[in-house]
Amino acid sequence: MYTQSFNVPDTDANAGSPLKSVPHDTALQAHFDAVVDADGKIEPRDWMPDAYRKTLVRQISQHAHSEIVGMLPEGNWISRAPSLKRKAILVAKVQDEGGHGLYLYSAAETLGTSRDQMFDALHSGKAKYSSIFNYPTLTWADVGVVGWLVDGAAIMNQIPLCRCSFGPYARAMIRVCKEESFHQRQGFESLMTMMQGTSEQKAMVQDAVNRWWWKCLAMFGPPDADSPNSVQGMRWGIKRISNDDLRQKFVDATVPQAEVLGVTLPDPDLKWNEARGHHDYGQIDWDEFWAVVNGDGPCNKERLATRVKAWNDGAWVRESALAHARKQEARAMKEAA
Ligand code: FAQ
Repeated sequence: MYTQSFNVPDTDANAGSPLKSVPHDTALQAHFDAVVDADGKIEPRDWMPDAYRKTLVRQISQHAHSEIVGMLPEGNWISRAPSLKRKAILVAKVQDEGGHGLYLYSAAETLGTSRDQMFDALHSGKAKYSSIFNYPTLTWADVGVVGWLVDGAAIMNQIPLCRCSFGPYARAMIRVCKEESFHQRQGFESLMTMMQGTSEQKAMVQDAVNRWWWKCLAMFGPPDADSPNSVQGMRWGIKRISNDDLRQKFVDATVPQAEVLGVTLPDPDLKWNEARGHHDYGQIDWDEFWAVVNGDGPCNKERLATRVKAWNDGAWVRESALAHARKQEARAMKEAA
């Protein structure tokens, strides 16, 4: 299907093309290491170790899948938004998430994988996407909390990715972070409005915070000691800050925001630790996290089924676009002849 990598002609003129299997060469490896060590950027046509390419395809495609699956929990509130203003904001936000998925699929394509391969992996359940999107959005307050906490956690994780060593991913992240920042603020503002409303509205916000808080802490991934990809990811300049350090930053940034909002974060162990200069917090349920990652969350089956249906329902659009492109190409050839 549509993939930027197909635009790269496979000729000798493209000796550095990601589509070619480049023999291992110590000089190339040394050059790659030097660029990474100097905080430079690796671009798609540069030589890179196969494992670096594979890691990036894994992470960027999972990230892209998270964006498009992440459209679903909020998308189902578009028709039920409480006002025209909230509906317009939500439509724009969900559309942005779709756009983020597209930048990310394009960035992954520059590594030589095709969009069809990535979609196959998602639809067959082989590819991961963020655990957080396997939970339901039960009330309108959940939509605000997704903006405030889920987007808040996503930004915390994505800002360091703007400095990722792979150029296309880093550049995509700069725009994504700007848009996520709007998403986070609209969520906070929506909750602020509800917290100035009736006691039922306030209770609805607190209930949503209670249900999402721990799931958001798990979004940052397993503890550093149980994170198999971290050491190499950091060595390659893909990951800049560890899972636990990002989680801590998120907790520290969110506590004062919760105070302004007037909600309680549902953790009796959450308290400021003067000696560490950070907040201590309680135990995350990692068994639940792994169950969800492995397909056993409350909405995993529904989310995948929705994506597969959307793909199947869109087949005629893809076929028509290809038929149109073929006709145009044939016409251009005829005119040139
Ligand atoms: N869910 O060794 P690590 C968003 C997997 S975007 C599911 O620590 P790594 C926007 C991990 O893949 C949210 N799986 O892995 C939005 C690995 O398995 P693998 C998505 C998870 O890569 C907002 C295994 O566990 N953001 O929210 C999760 O070094 C609102 C071991 O983990 C990104 O994808 C998880 N939470 O670190 C949209 C950011 N955590 O692949 C709509 C880019 C870990 O070896 C509405 N990704 N795993 O089979 C990253 O920064 C990293 O990949 C981490 C994981 C930090 C997610």
